Amino acid sequence: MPTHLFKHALLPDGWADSVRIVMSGGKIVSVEAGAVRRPDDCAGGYALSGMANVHSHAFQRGMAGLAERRRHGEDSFWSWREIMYWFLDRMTPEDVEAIAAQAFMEMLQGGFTRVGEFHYLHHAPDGTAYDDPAELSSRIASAADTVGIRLTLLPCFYAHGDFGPQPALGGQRRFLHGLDAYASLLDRCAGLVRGLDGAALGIAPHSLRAVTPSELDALVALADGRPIHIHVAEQTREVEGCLGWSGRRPVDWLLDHAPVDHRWCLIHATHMDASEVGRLAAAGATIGLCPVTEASLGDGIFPGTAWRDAGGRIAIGTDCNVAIGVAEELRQLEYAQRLATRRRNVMASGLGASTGETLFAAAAAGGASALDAPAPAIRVGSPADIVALDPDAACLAAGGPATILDGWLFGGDRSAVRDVWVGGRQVVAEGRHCQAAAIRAVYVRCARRLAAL
Ligand code: NGQ
Ligand code: ZN
Repeated sequence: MPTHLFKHALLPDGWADSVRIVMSGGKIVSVEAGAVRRPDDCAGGYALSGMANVHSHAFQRGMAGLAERRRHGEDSFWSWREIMYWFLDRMTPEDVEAIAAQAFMEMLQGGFTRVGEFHYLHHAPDGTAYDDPAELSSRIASAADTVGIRLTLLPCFYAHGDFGPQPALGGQRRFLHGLDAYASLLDRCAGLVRGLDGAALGIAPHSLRAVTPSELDALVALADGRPIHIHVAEQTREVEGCLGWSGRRPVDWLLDHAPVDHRWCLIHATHMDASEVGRLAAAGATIGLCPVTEASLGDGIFPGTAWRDAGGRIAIGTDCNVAIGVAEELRQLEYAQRLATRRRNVMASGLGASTGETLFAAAAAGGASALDAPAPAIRVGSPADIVALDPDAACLAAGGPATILDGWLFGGDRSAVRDVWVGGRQVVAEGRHCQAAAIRAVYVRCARRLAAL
């Protein structure tokens, strides 16, 4: 049984020195702090539990860099979405799998060990169902399996183009279902998830724009205790649309009409007033923040200080996957709050608290809960999902263990991640995924083919 002796490890009650961790049968079976080095120990860096990525659209990794040229007097989220629809219109099932494998590999290399794939690409480009209606969901499951990341599959229900409801747009053909077809997709997805170690299933009404109130009721009934993820209040245009349609703001509308509780993960929730913040936090929901995407798409800045003061739960997601990493997301989260408030250490939990440690712990706990995964911790009995930072990384050189997370999140990036284990199996070594060359080669071939179309 291999043993690893980590220079430091973040245990449930704080950083410990010289920690021997033994993994077996997918779990952590022994944790010994203050251990003396033995010849058979593998030397490890600074160990943390793996982070959950609560919100990904894996295929969007393939369009990184394709929407950064100004095409209108004012580009916006909505003009980005047109490019995204153009991009997804040509992808084959093989492309979906190749891009997802690349994105999932980069997630592991960036410190995530589980992904919540909010999967809405279901059909062929002309909108017809594949012979196997779960074809593309099974491509996602297969990419996760190949790469070795844990999956919470969130099959998305999408039926309409906007509040009202408005008819779906042409670019949305690949997403659409009726409730019966969705229920059978969900059954198939349950089967896919059963075949993957530690995988979970949730449901994902796309947004209040894409589902009607009665569809939302039906979806909530299908959830059967599983997590429910929904995009909400990301853009001001969406807030205005919801007000025009219902007289209520999106988060208020959801709280009035759906049984929102700790099972719910609201993606973005960028635009909330003070009363929505208080109500949503009291309901126990998690907000799935996607700070890099929210900056990239020009969404706005969520009311971080109010959410913090209300004791609200957070998680992080990489969403459009334009750049992938735990450090990148948590740093952007804090920096947006600093820019908005003209203060520093805004999200730190209290006097003397480290901003990095506060954010890391909050996002790890909130993310695992939102993805129906065990609480992350380096302790006996927990899944052996461990991320080790490189003790030689320049960003970690100053200070002792108490500054490791601040050094990584604010002074470093994904390159500080050295080794990653999922279920005790090492998937990243020396900063590279163990099958990096093969996964990248398939991805590059696919990206070039798509670019030439
Ligand atoms: C999505 N992405 O479904 O990929 C959305 C854009 C929409 C983000 N919201 C489409 N970041 O919301 O209509
Ligand atoms: Zn999204």
